[in-house]
Amino acid sequence: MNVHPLAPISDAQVDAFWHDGVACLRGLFDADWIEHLREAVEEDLAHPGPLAREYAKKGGRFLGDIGAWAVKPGLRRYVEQSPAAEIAARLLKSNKVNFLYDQLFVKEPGTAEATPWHQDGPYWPVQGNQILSIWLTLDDVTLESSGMEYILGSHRWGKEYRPVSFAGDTEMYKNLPGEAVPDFEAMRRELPVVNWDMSAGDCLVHHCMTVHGAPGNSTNDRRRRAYATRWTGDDVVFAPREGQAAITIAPPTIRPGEPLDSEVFPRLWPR
Ligand SMILES: O=C(O)CCC(=O)C(=O)O
Repeated sequence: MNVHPLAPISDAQVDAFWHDGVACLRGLFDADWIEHLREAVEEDLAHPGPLAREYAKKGGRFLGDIGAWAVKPGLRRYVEQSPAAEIAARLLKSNKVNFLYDQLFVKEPGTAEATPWHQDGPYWPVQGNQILSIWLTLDDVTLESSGMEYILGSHRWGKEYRPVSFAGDTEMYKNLPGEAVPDFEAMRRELPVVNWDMSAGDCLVHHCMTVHGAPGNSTNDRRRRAYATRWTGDDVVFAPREGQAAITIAPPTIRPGEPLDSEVFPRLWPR
């Protein structure tokens, strides 16, 4: 399995990430990583971790498993040994990166539930600008099978939207600050919404304040398995807020205002 990205990440791709808030990077992981993660995902689907949630109410399956890397050796191997940490450091223009947490998103065929429009940052107990996710797809994906959609440049709007529950629980985050997420679905024609047809092994890298969502998986035969890992850079400190949901199985051991370096949020770059 490759340790470094299979292709160099150009300055233009780094600039596009910072300008648009998202970049689609293709062919950085070899086929062995994809096969390795597919096996780890099947294991997780059969035995989800302690913070896993099921979001589908009307058929299909939409599993979100949070922080499972800490208890699943197959996921941990990807976190610690794949090119992901190096990709994050390059995109974040950061000397070091810490691993924040992981989230597995499996949306099986025939799952009507959309992923609601949201920003990631307001869910997380961190403050800083060098924060991104690497959403790696383990299946070929199109909009029809729940490809991700992004609003270009929305990370630069200076807006912070209150988290929304993927399960539709309107009470869950009501005490967190931020504006209610506008009805972007109704406004989408006026907004620079983008998505990409992707092949298994391609990844989307998005900034933590970029607004994104996804439709349901309306196909009847195409799985949509994605593994998102969240990474932070030099300028990030711990900043928990009352009312946020846990992102790690073990509680953080650091105090507000401190850098993340700790067993719960390991520094994984430089290696
Ligand atoms: O895969 C999905 O449906 C949601 C992904 C997402 O929102 C994220 O990775 O931040």
